[in-house]
Amino acid sequence: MEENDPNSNVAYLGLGSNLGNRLAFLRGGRDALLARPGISLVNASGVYETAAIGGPPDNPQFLNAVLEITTALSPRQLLEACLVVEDEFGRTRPERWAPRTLDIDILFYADQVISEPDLVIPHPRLHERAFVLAPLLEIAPDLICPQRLQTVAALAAALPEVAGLEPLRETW
Ligand code: GSY
Repeated sequence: MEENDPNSNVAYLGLGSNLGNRLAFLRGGRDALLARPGISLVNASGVYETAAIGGPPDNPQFLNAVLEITTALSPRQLLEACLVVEDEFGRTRPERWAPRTLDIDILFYADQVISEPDLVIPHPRLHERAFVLAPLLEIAPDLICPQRLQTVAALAAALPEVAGLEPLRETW
């Protein structure tokens, strides 16, 4: 797909893993997404390690990263692609806070605001999650959230934990 293709939209995906070989799952998830038709990589953040939000105190730490993509898929087709890739990497859904091999969330899709039972864009909790805002800040500080009408930099500045997060030195 050409970058100036009128059917191409910019979207941001959040990837996370807190089970097994977490970095391998992030890499595998990224590569599997990019191998699918209609998804091209624009940019990738570094990888951030943070405590799990939610679940029991011994929930393993997460690795998280954000991908900027262009896509010819609709938001729903993109959601389906994310679910297929999660399943490919052995994702199970036993309970809400259970550790997971691979989690892929659509954070933004162009400037669309969607509120359907199984598809909410922008991601409804991204403004309160340092593990999303820190990698987003790295690659898209000027991106404006179409719902809150604030830049990623402004959302990140409002969440003090973001400033304390640094990407791992490891490339992925
Ligand atoms: O919603 C994503 C899954 N998730 C995460 C995550 O990706 N990172 C961190 N640090 N905590 C989390 N809790 C959940 S649920």
